[in-house]
Amino acid sequence: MSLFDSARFRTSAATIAQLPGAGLPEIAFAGRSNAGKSTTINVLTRQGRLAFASKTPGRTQLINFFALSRRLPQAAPGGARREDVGFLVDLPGYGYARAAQETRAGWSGLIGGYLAQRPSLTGIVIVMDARRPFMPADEWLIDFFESRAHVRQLWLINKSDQIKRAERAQVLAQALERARAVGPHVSAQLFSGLKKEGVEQLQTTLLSWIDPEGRLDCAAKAP
Ligand SMILES: Nc1nc2c(ncn2[C@@H]2O[C@H](COP(=O)(O)OP(=O)(O)OP(=O)(O)O)[C@@H](O)[C@H]2O)c(=O)[nH]1
Ligand SMILES: [Mg+2]
Repeated sequence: MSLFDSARFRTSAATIAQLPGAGLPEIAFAGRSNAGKSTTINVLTRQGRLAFASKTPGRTQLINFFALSRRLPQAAPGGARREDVGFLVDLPGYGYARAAQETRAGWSGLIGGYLAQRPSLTGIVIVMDARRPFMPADEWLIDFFESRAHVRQLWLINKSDQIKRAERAQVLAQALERARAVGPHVSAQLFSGLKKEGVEQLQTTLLSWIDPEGRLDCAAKAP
């Protein structure tokens, strides 16, 4: 049982004005449409259908918040047995070519607005397809956060099942070298939501973002 198993859908936002109040740490999943953001959240949380994943690019059109919670040692006044400790945030994909121009502009405003303004954004997972990582829109995001070192970055090279072993090693080595050059707030790893590879590494990284002192994971466990 990990903290991520506790994830529960909390709310959706279609506009910046609809975003819930900021507070607890948030980890956002960003990336091109169809890169596998929603699937990654489902695998991470071991809940097959928590986030909407689909073959149709552009499936996620809202910003979806999933609350992570821990079990309280004793019920709080009012009877609550759990308390929220952070959020996973599933973002709509960028670069979804089939969306109407107007809708696309709205999405980039929504995604861009969220990423630029959210004070509680602790880290972003940039989900990329291993067959075509570091596309221009990914580069834009990486550049955007380069000077914002308080926001951690994980470059998740997803769908690693789709490339050969030698290529995997090469793509990872290049990404790691680049990440090191950007700074200690950036890391990279291979991942396959389909084969469930790289899940533990992902959990470890994200837990260290939300809970650098290592207090929460045990607390999330059922007694
Ligand atoms: N082969 C392979 N396919 C994957 C993997 N992860 C996701 N997919 C597939 O990729 C497609 C898109 O997955 P989603 O998780 O919906 O992608 P998304 O990034 O959330 O897409 P949008 O919400 O449209 O931005 C689905 O058909 C998934 O089954 C993976 O690791 N390997
Ligand atoms: Mg999605």
